[in-house]
Amino acid sequence: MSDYKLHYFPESGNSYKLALMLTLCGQAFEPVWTDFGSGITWTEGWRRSVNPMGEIPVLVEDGVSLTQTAPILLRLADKFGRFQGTDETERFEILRWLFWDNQKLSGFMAAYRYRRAFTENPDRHVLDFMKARTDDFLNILESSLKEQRFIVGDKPTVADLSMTGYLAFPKHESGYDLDASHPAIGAWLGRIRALPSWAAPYDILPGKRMRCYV
Ligand SMILES: N[C@@H](CCC(=O)N[C@@H](CS)C(=O)NCC(=O)O)C(=O)O
Repeated sequence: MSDYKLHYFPESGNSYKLALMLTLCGQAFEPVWTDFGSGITWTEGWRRSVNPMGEIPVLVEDGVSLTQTAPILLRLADKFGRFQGTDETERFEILRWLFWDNQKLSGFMAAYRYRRAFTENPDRHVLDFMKARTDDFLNILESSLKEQRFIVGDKPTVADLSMTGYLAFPKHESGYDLDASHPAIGAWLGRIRALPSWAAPYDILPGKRMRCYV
């Protein structure tokens, strides 16, 4: 049994990816709330003591700090024997979607939603650019999920958990009503929510929330 501490903030979909994986695997963790809105993760002190990459989340496993959700998800999958691929082909596909999610879907959705919902007077040009990119990525995911129940094989894997990271938050934050605009994604999110022990982001990422402007 490992001891886990998760440095997070409640609005962070990247934090939710790890909190959800741990919860689905029946693992408790100590939540370490971080004042992301104050800019603490940009400070030299925080970077020296918590994460030199300047990012949330950080998972501390038995005293060892781990960062980057994709390799952490793979490590947890391996450790708990859950949400893995069954063969080399599936393992390759999981990696392919994890890279795509980090660079494209979560990468843009996170920055778009954060500026749109949690900053005052966001730059319209920046928002429009990010929304156009996010639209394209959601359409790519929608096309893939029309053909299959989960993104790799017929069972959920860490690739699904990673990609749901930003899509499980309340719809007013991102402005996307996915059930209406992307029905295959909506149905897939329903299948993820039906997993035993599934929990919504703000139920497992507690603490003071940022001001929401939308
Ligand atoms: N690829 C990283 C992304 C982490 C990330 O971008 N986290 C956001 C908060 S959810 C952050 O710390 N952003 C600060 C920045 O981009 O400077 C991961 O999977 O852990």
